[in-house]
Amino acid sequence: MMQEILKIAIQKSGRLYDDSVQLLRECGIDLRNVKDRLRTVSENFPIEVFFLRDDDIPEYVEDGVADVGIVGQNVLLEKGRSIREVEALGFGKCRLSLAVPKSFDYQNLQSLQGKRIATSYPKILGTYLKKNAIEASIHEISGSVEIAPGIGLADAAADLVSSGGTLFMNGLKEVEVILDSQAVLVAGNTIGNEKQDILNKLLFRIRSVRKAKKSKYVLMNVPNGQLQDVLQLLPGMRSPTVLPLAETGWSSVHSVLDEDEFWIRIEQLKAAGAEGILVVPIEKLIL
Ligand code: PRT
Ligand code: ZN
Repeated sequence: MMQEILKIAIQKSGRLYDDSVQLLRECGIDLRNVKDRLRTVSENFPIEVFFLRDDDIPEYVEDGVADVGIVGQNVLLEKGRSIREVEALGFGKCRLSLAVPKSFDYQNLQSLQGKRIATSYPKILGTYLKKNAIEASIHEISGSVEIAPGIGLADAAADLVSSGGTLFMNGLKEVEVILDSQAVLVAGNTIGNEKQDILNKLLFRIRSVRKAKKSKYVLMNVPNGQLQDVLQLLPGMRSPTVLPLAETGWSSVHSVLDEDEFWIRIEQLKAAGAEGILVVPIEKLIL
């Protein structure tokens, strides 16, 4: 029997391309010849990668041409109908925001009542306006939304923002966040058992890689008298590892720290008597 292969659609070029390819590689998936290709098959994992425009990915997954895909939540919500988010991937972060010219006397959403809003996200914007009982006319344009207010095409714009630099350069101010977005793995609603098995393996790897990125391995020397104070500060996987040092009265303590609380913990560890703290990146974390 022919082995099943999971078909994944990722962006051909653009903001999500590098991180998507890197994520697959960090999952141990061998991808050669990715430059200027439409598709490529991995040599060591049953996966075939399709390189597409991000806007087209939801449709390809819906139609079953691809089984899964990587797109921004903004694209999923705007274009995806019968597909679902399987896993948030932590990159491609941005927000879909409403922006108005700096001179616009914006009080709250009511200020947009009866106004014209330019956007490439008519569906998401429409839902948002409806939910907030704002009647405004939506002008769909496919690009350079941020120039629409300046040239008199609209009174406001709803566009993706990351640093805010583009809005600023176009004389706009961000007034409401409609959606916080990041890249996600999407899948069709029906996926065969064998493909689901491959997807589960891929998900397991993705989660291990992402967990590892959020964690650091730390080693430190602690005088035995202070060991209890130090151990109290450490979560570890089961419990921290404690090894005797050659020098009597001292121990070496190993543990895993979460990135979110990393610096606070390090400060507490130092204060509790830990010395020579060594921090090492973790490549994979299998729980
Ligand atoms: O060719 P293709 O259709 O595949 O690509 P594209 O041009 O449609 O998309 P691309 O590569 O620009 O973005 C792909 C995805 O990246 C988006 O769908 C979002 O999910 C995500 N993303 C993250 C962003 C941004 N950050 C972002 N800043 N997408 C677009 N922008 C734009 C923003 O609209 C603004 O015009 O970048 C500009 C700069 O933003 P500032 O605020 O940093 O100045
Ligand atoms: Zn696009």
